[in-house]
Amino acid sequence: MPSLDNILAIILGGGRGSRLYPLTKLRSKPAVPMGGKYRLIDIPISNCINSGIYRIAVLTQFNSVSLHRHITQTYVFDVFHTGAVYIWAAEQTMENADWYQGTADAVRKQLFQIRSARADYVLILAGDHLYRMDYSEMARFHWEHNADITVAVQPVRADEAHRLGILKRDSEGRILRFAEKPKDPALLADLISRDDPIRPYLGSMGIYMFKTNVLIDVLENNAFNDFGGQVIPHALNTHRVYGFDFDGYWEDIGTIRAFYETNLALADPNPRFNLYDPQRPIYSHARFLPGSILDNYVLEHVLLTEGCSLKRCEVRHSVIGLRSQIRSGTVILDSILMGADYYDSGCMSDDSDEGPEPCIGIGRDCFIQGAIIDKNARIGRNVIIKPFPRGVDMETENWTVQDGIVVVPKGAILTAGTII
Ligand code: ADQ
Ligand code: ADP
Repeated sequence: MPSLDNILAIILGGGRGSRLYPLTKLRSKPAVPMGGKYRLIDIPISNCINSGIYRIAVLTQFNSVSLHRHITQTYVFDVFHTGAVYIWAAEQTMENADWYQGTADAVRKQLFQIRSARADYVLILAGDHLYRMDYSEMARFHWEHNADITVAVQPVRADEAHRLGILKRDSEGRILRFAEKPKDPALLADLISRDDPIRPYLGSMGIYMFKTNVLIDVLENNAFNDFGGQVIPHALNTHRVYGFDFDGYWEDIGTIRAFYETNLALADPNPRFNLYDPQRPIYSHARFLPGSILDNYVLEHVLLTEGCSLKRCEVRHSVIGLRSQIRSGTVILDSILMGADYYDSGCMSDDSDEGPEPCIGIGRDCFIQGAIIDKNARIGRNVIIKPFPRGVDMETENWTVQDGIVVVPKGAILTAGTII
């Protein structure tokens, strides 16, 4: 069997991240905070490290400064280790002046770097999924089947089929058919491949392992821009493409609604995604923050992180991110507070929300429900935020609504008495 050192992992860090706007207004998609203290990129990188794969590149093209800072501050391997996390941001070259045109094009534009890495296998990962997977099992499957390409697959429900690549395999696991996001009812009926009435389809997780020479060959000799839509369906006819079963927890968090629901699910009493696995931790930037101060509060189903201050407040079914400050009389329901990047010395007391400009955090006597409050937001006293019906989108200077969820962008100010 080849060694795991012979694998280069490439994480597709996202294009413009427009489906996660405004969380991606000032940062690239992989840098979006999740779970109160992590960033999206921590999930695939932690999976790689926990799988024994230490050569990792992140493809990105937009607002990559904070991502760069996070990665260089967090993933520091010592000098005796061959591991490293690289950021391959889209760049202009003598041959190319374009942005990445899609997932496969992003990889094509870095073929020079891929060749230089001299790994025989490339593992391509999405940057916006929440899951814990041992990629070494997928690699073993790939080698045992002498596959050219292996796709990780999951059983999926009928209502999910239209947003995924759906496939059929033979009894050996070789993929015979692949339809990207099928919508035609006749085609969908034809693609059913499981007896299970709840999850009758096999869906692609957008995770691919390639022999490096196959990847280079397919991308150099075809004008394909997308893996799911073009590369994989084409390769079925020319290469040995296999489907590797993964039936653990896996959620796509690429839209505001999915991001919101998946984050809130981490505050469930028995969350389906386990952040508490000591063998396979999710890594992130180590910050050495003090504990949180809680004073006279009601908390129910709350994921609370370090460095917070909660005074005489009520918080239910919410994620409270690093350095959050919630002042007296405030009620927070079904919301995600991303916290703050820093402590503002003038804003540390309960009555510090009396000045003309609101203090960082949430002021006194607010009611916030169904919202995502990005980092460093300043929300004054008596602010009321309630959710909109599903499907409503709206943008104002200081807040936006995406699919009914109110999002207060990073550093935004809501003055006292604002009602949304
Ligand atoms: P989608 O999720 O729709 O379907 P896509 O939007 O292409 O696929 O994104 C895949 C990953 O690549 C995401 O992490 C995204 O952020 C990133 N990405 C997109 N464009 C990029 C670019 N230009 N540069 C860098 N990164 C980029 C895919 C497959 C389906 C499969 C689902 C599973 O096409 O077959 O079922 O993933 O979620
Ligand atoms: P994000 O990607 O979430 O938008 P950034 O990485 O751009 O966040 O910013 C977070 C960083 O800003 C943290 O590393 C934090 O240490 C740093 N920071 C420190 N002090 C301040 C400050 N006074 N104002 C803003 N950011 C600060």
